[in-house]
Amino acid sequence: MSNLRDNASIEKAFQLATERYATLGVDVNGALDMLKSIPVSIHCWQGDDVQGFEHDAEELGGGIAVTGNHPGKARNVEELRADVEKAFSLLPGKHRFNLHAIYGEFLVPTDRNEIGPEHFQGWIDWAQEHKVGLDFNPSFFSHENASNGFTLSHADAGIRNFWIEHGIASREIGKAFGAALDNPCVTNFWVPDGFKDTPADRGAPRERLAASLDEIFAREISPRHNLDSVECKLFGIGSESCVVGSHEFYLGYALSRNKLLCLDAGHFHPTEVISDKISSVLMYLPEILLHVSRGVRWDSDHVVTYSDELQAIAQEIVRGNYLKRVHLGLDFFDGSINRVAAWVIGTRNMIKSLLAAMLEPSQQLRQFEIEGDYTSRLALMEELKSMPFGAVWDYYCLVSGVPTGMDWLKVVKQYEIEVQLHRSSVSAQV
Ligand code: RNT
Ligand code: ZN
Repeated sequence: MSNLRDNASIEKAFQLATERYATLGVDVNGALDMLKSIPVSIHCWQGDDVQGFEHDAEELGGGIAVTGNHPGKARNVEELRADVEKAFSLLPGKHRFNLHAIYGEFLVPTDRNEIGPEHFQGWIDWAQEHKVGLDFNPSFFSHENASNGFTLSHADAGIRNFWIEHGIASREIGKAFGAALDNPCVTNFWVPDGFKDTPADRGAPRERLAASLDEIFAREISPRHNLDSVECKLFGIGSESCVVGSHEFYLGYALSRNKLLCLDAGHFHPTEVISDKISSVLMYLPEILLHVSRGVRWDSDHVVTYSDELQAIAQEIVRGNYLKRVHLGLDFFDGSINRVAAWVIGTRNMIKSLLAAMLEPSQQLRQFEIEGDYTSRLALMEELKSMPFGAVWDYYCLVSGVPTGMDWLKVVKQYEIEVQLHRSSVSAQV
């Protein structure tokens, strides 16, 4: 019996698929060349349920939550690096790694306002060794100064100042990443501040947030090293009635201060989709960041699946020719399944959806639309759904030197048995 997954049959299926796509005017090899150059920024926090490496790490706060206790989560920097290296080895293409401030290597207890590039030197060395770009995030949560739900918009100037110092320190770390790697770091500001119940004053906290951010961003940093981004949100756990950094707040802030806007797929009303927002905000902003995530009924940060919305996000970026203006980041955290598998599934889906979008005859679709031939537009869009996309994906994995089909899962299962299951659930600080 022939092995369907052997290299020759993958290549043969690819050849046939290339011919099929050519009949629609799609250049498959051109698409693969383009895909190779698109990095996805993989978030560190899927690896350990947003725990980080602070000495006196607090419970996860800020209105986000991780559920699940699948064994084997990374307990220290070595384990996290080993896990993400395993994930990288199962992903076609060259990608980035996205760190949060709580993931520094702190030899002595270091408060958030005291962090600096020295705490991330190990990550810089690691990124240089593995030739990956780094992105960064200040951490405005899981801290006693964030315990009442307010940080940069806090009514108390002392607390605000503490977090302003954290923001300033974070941009310096982003700058150090960008300079050391000769590759700009996107430093993304997500500030959880908000009200559980109806506020009496929505304006004042917003004024305080803007003023705090202005202080943080006062120092010019070259965009060759660091790009600031601000992330909006509709609601969180404990901030159901009003989030200070709302969409309108940050759209205006990003526009007036020349910042990137971060659109997180889980941060809007469940009937709203970020795929429809990309072309709108790019009318006015040069660049944006996406947090590709999956909300299930709410901002639940489920692992990204190959959903209609994921495909729509990729289509919008590719159809609009926005690949150079959209920084692609992932944002999900699931503790109920193997965490390396979660990274691999979510990231492979992101890459797959970009590939599918690159295999569209977009010129033809646009032509039908301009001519008002919506019948043909719909017919072709539906036809595309059963084109031999999987054969192209398998081939891309094969030539990228990563497992095809489900073979990556065997590698993760073996890693789980040989490495992850030997970790105890008790934290092992190094
Ligand atoms: C929270 C935001 C934010 C975080 C990470 C950990 O709702 O999406 O981006 O998920 O920064
Ligand atoms: Zn996010």
